[in-house]
Amino acid sequence: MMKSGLRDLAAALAFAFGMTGAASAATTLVSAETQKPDHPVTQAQEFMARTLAERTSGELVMQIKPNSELGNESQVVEKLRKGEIAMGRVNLAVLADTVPAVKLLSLPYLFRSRDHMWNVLRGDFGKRMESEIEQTGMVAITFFDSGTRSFYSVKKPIRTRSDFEGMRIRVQPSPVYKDLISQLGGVPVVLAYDKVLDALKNNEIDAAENNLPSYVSTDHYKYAKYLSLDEHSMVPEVLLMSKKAWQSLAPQQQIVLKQSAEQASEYMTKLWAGKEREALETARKAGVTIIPKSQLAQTGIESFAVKLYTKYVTNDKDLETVLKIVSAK
Ligand code: GTR
Repeated sequence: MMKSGLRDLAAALAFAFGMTGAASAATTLVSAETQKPDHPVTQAQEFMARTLAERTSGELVMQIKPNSELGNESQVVEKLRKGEIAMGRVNLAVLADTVPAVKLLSLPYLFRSRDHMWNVLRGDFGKRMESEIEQTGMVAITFFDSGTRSFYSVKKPIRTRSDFEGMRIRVQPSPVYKDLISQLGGVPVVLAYDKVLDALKNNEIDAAENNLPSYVSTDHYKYAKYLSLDEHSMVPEVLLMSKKAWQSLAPQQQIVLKQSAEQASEYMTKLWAGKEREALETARKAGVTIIPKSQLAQTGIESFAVKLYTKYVTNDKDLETVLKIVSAK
C-alpha cells in the first residue's frame, strides 16, 4: 500500500516537473518570422528556444525560420489557421481583418505610453483579444513590445499634415492603416514587409512607417532619409500557435511553453531600449534628418488621424471599450 502510494506521489511530482522518466521523442515546433536574425524579436524567440530546450530537457525544440522564409505575415497567418505550421510571430496589426479587438487596438494615438499599452494588454481587453484570436484557429502565446511606429520618407520630410498630400505611403495589410493614410491625405500602398525595401529603392512609394529597430535592420533608412518621430501607433507583436499544434502538447508542456514565452517577452523589453538608441545612432550617422515630435505640427496631424475613430467605433460596446482604454492608467 505504502509503496504504491509513494510511487504515485513520485510519478505525480515527475509529471509536474516535466520529467517523464523514459526520454520521450522530441517535438519540433517551427516558428515563422519575418524579421532578420539580428532583430530583437528574432533574438527573443531564440532566447525562448533555449529556455524551452533546457526546461523540457530537449523534449520541445523550437526552430525559428527568419527572413520571411515561410511566407509573408498574411500567408503565415493562413498557414497557422490551417495548422500547416506550428508557430509564427507576426505584428498584431495584420489580424485586424479577422480579430475585431485588433481594429480598436490599431487606432492611431490610442496609447499614451508603453506602460499604458501593457496595462490594457494585461487586462480585460487583452483577454478579449486572446479569445477572439482563439476563435480564428490560433492561440496567442505571448505579446512582445515593439515600441512605437513613426513615418519616414524619401524626397521630403513630413512636418505638417499637408505634407502627406499625395504621398504614396506603404502600410501593413490592415484596413485601419489604409484608412489612416487616406485620412491624412496620402495614398496608401499595401505591401508585404519583405517588398518594402525594393519599393523605396525603385521609387514605387514615397514613404513608409515602422519602429526604429525595423527601420534600420531592413536598410529602409538608407533610402528614406527623413524620419518624423510622430509615434502614431503602438501595436505589439504576437507569437501565435496553430490550435492544432497547441492541442497536441501535454498540459505541462503548454505551461512551460507559455512561461518560456513570457520570459522571452521580458527579455525583448530589456533589449528594446538599447536597440532603439542604437538604431537612431546608426540613422543619424548615415545622414538621416531626424525630426523630433516637438518639431512636428503634431496637433494638426493627430486631429486629422483621430477622425478615424468615428469609422471604427460604431456601436456602444466599442465606444465603451475605447473609452475604457483611453482612461486606463
Ligand atoms: C515590423 C514587425 C513585422 C511587420 C513589419 C511591417 O515592425 O515586426 O512583423 O509587421 O513591421 O511593417 O510589415
